[in-house]
Amino acid sequence: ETWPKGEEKVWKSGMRELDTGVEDITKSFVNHVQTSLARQPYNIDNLGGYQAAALSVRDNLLINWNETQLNYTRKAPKRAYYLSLEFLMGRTLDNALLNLGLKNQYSESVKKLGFNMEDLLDKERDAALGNGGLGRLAACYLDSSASQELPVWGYGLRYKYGIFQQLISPEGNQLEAPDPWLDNQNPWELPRLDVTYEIRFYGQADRLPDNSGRSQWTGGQEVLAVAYDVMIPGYGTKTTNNLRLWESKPKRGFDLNSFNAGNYEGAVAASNSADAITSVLYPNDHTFWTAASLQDILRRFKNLGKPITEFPDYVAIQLNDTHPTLAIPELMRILIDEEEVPWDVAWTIVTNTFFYTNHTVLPEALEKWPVPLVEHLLPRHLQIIYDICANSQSQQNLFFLQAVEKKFPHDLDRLARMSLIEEGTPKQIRMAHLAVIGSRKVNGVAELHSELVRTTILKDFVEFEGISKFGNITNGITPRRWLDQCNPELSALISETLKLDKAVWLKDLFKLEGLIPFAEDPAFRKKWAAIKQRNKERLAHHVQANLGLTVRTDAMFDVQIKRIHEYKRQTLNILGVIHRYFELKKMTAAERKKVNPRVVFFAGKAAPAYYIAKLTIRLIVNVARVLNADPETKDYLQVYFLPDYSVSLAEILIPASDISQHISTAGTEASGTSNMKFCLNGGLLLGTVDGANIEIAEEVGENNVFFFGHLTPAVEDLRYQHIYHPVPLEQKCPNLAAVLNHVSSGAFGEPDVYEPLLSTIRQSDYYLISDDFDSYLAALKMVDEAYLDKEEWIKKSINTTAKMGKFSSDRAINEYAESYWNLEPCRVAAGSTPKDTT
Ligand code: GL4
Repeated sequence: ETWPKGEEKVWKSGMRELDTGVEDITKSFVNHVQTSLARQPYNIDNLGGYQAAALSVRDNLLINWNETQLNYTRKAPKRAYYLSLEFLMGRTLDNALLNLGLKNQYSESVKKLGFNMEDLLDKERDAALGNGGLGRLAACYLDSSASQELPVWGYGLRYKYGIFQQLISPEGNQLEAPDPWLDNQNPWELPRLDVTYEIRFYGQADRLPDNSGRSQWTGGQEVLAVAYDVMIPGYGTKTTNNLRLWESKPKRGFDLNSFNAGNYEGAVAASNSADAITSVLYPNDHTFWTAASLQDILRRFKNLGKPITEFPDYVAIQLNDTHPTLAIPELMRILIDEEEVPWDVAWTIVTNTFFYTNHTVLPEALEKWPVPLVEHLLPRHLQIIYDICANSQSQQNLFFLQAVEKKFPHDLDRLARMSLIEEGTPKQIRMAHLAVIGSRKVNGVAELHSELVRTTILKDFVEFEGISKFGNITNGITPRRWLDQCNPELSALISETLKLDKAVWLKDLFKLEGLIPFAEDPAFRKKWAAIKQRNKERLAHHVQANLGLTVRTDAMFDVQIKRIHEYKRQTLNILGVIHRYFELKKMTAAERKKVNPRVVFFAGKAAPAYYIAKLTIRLIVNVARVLNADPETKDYLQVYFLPDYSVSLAEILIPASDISQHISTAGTEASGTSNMKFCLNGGLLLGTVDGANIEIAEEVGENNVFFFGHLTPAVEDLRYQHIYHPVPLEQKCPNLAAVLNHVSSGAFGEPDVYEPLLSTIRQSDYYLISDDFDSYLAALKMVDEAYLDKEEWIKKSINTTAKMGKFSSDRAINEYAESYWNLEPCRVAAGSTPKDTT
């Protein structure tokens, strides 16, 4: 079919430019009220106001998005694709305005129309398509890719429900309610009902008799993948990248109920992520969107008209943990069965295309899929996985196990350890092993973590493939959201002090070092401290408005916010609080007056099936209830559990913190990223020698952080001792024994309720609470002492922010682009107007 061409200048005369002036913005806003929303002007609430503003901003984004995509099509650069089961985007409007540079114009415009921008921003629901750090990292990387003008697309799943909403019952139990985030229409996505793929499940795979390694996969059922595009604007650039999310639609006769695609709780909460330990697996979703993404990527590559062997010159695919690993056998299937590429050539293409990031060494979080299930759901993929293990069709390469056998003859243990298939009933596929051998590079997310990956879970693979394949890229965070947006006053003070436009230092975060001399300037310190104080008041106001509780703002704000998990040790924190409480109770009123008042904030969700984590929440809530009501102590120690932790809540909590806690058992937290966010906002760090805490301390100096606890190499020995040479707790750590006895005796509600939690500590104590408790208390004491010298504390705060340059996600994404993907920026010329519109 030939498309109508028309006259170029007529087309051009109809094309919209960005609305950058207040008048144009107002016009566009009112037009959307009138037409898109079909509402009466003068008569619209804040929600409608938010929607009109969002639709108007979306128009602007689309203009840039179109230009960016057209530019990519024209220039045909190598592209990278970030495949992730989670994208924890949070809110979009404020970020889009910042990145477009239109914040002031929009504020002025909506003000003239009778609205307050803050109220409109507050109407947006979080897009919470993820659990925690891993999903938020993906969102930061998209922001940085666009800001660095890198041709990167994200691919994921369009869940109908975000992560559950957390409610807290009167007894202190976590209850889960669905998060129907799409109930109001979502202005940030663009349905692409014409971009669809058919994804096959079940059926049978028959090998062709020609010994080519090819198969024919027939029968079963097909489900339809429909694309929804989300615009990702870069900061201070026209580049607006794409996040493509897939929705599943039944084809006739397909039983979507039994398939459960797009069921977030099924797919993510029940997946083997470090945040959500459970062993129930639903690989359908994983397959569904990875297959759709790959077909989409391949189609785009084919438009270039290049030979298939050049695929890795034009495409890099990053696997965000093992969840999208099925992309490896899927690309093999397409190449071998559909493109008729010989096995060895296909394998060379695959292993030059994929990159795998590992995000945890916790054994329970390493994905394994039962062979019978994969055999039923994806018979052809299972064949390919077996062929990767040991393939008789290959002409050139020895396939995986044969090659291992050749390098390490007669080492059967090693073969069993390394195999893609774990023996047992049922047999299981080790997804991490598949991801490793199918990728060009493998990385961990902080120096210590990457070293642990190399020396523990992937040691055999390092010995087999050589160390150079196994690297590190320390995580990062976007300073746009995590400083400028969440802490606008601090951002303004930084710009004023550095005499730099924020557009400069937000893209070159090392510029913050220029703050160091100002730490010695009392007038600057005063301004710095005043901003922290106002952020504390903003948080207190939020707690008052939402929970009806009065938080005192003259206290030190001590914050621990993250998923609730035994390894993250919220229990250590709350037991420390209880210890502090009983110390206060022992004091005279006069002694108490000398104590540094402290408010301890907790927030975080527990996986719905994680009983011990839920008990931890219950303990925190009940400790809070007792302490906040105790007239003797409540002026010196308050505790709050803020329900329903989210990206938006983090944006209020983080700028308000004086100190934050990152206290995982050494060697368990791969990186952590909120540690970076707190420090960037001038909050000091109390933590263990773990994950990215270590690199933060390297940057800011050990005198500016509070470290405690055993180091990683000691952990295994200590666990061994717990089992084989147990020492009674009363003897080993009397402080902790006393605290546990208080809990057992009913100081915080019914005595029996907490026994299962307490016994994890009294018995095997896998996460070493008893080993680290005294050193934790000592660190808390050091924090108290340091806080007494306010001026010194503010200096530490300034110096901490000043040294956070390394932790910008711009740095991290550039490392991926340069060292792994071999990707270069692809600029859209400012003000350029595309010539053709096809
Ligand atoms: C995690 C790690 O637990 C966390 O330390 C890390 O910062 C994050 C991003 O790399 O990845 N791994 C999993 S699984 N969930 C996470 O949040």
